[in-house]
Amino acid sequence: MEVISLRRNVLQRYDEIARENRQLFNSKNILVINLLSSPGSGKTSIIEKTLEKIGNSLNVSIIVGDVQTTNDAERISKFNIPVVQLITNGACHLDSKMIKNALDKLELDNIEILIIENVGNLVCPSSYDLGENMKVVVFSTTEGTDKPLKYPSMFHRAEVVIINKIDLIPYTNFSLEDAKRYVLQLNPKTKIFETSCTTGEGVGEWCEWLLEKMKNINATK
Ligand SMILES: Nc1nc2c(ncn2[C@@H]2O[C@H](COP(=O)(O)OP(=O)(O)OP(=O)(O)O)[C@@H](O)[C@H]2O)c(=O)[nH]1
Ligand SMILES: [Mg+2]
Repeated sequence: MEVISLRRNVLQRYDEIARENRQLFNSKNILVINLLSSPGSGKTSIIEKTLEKIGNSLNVSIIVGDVQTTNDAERISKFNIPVVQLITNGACHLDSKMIKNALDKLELDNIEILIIENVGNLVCPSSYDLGENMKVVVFSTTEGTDKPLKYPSMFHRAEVVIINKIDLIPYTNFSLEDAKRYVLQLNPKTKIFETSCTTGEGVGEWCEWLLEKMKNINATK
């Protein structure tokens, strides 16, 4: 039976393509964010708020992955920036090959930040390297405080965790203090932001951090 080695070969091929993607992104000086969360935590809302704040000062392009519909790309299209919608037709995650194919639709020489909104899922996307510089996980207050502990692989790999929908905390039993403790327990280096896409609270801090990150990357070139 060759089933196990075949699966390993397929995953190895995805990793090779991810390495090629990363080399290409580095050669073009593009900061690539893999944006991850459960369905509905606020990934597209965070993209919208980020574009409102810094979309005019940086060249941002978006790749958005969904199982079905072009709803998210339509929401982002009002910003008049390049957006590619990937429809996975059932697959629960994006992979490096899908990203490589999507790059044909983008002008890489004109991109400073590429945000890839992954399919809403806290399990599958964590194992697939797309060639990104960093994983940013959005975790909303309506999901329950214990999600980092229940889905550790996703949180362990995140450079940034955005705790979103903080405006809804009074209506839930969510504990901000415990949630942050769980995130840091899995990875003490994780940078945590607390945001509300409804009130705009905390979005400025996230955008400032992102701009600073861009500055540091440019300084080391
Ligand atoms: N109250 C509140 N609602 C929010 C916030 N952020 C997003 N929402 C709402 O939550 C719902 C889902 O937000 P989306 O941005 O579509 O979430 P998503 O993670 O992109 O969803 P999928 O792509 O389907 O996984 C929408 O109705 C948003 O308006 C927030 O900070 N507070
Ligand atoms: Mg979305």
